[in-house]
Amino acid sequence: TNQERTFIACKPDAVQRGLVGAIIARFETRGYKLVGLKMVWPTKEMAETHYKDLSKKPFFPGLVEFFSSGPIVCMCWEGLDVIRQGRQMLGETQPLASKPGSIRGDYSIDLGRNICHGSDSPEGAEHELKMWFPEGVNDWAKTIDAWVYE
Ligand code: DAT
Ligand code: MG
Repeated sequence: TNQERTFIACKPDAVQRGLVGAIIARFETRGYKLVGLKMVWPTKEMAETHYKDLSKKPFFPGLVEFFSSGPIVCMCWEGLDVIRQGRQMLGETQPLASKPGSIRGDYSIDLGRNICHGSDSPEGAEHELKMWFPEGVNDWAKTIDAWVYE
């Protein structure tokens, strides 16, 4: 069993467009466990830190501007292979390449407004969860798990 935790965020465009509930519902109905949830308005510094691996890219200033332009919804989801599954549920970075049925494939059109973020590796998830949930998350037992996992 590969029970793990990932950081998923609804970006400012998802909040503005009223897609927060729809994004949460994808993970919740799939069977994953929500262990962290809060709204945060990122500062430019937080946006720069979050995307620091991309700091050399030409689109970095615009990305930081966008990510700090309004509140985001930070989530920590827990479950089997949730880091990789979460990325699958998001779709591809580029909405054009995202299949219908994925979050980006159903709700977004443009690369710079692709509505959601998800950790892309165990190391990335650990790092991002430390950054966005320094207070920690909630360790609760989901009583229906016997109907979700064999
Ligand atoms: P992802 O969000 O799928 O993990 P990423 O980490 O490579 O993708 O990039 C972070 C975000 O930066 C991405 O969601 C949208 C934006 N972005 C990526 N590549 C871009 C590009 N070539 N032009 C403009 N924005 C880009
Ligand atoms: Mg990324």
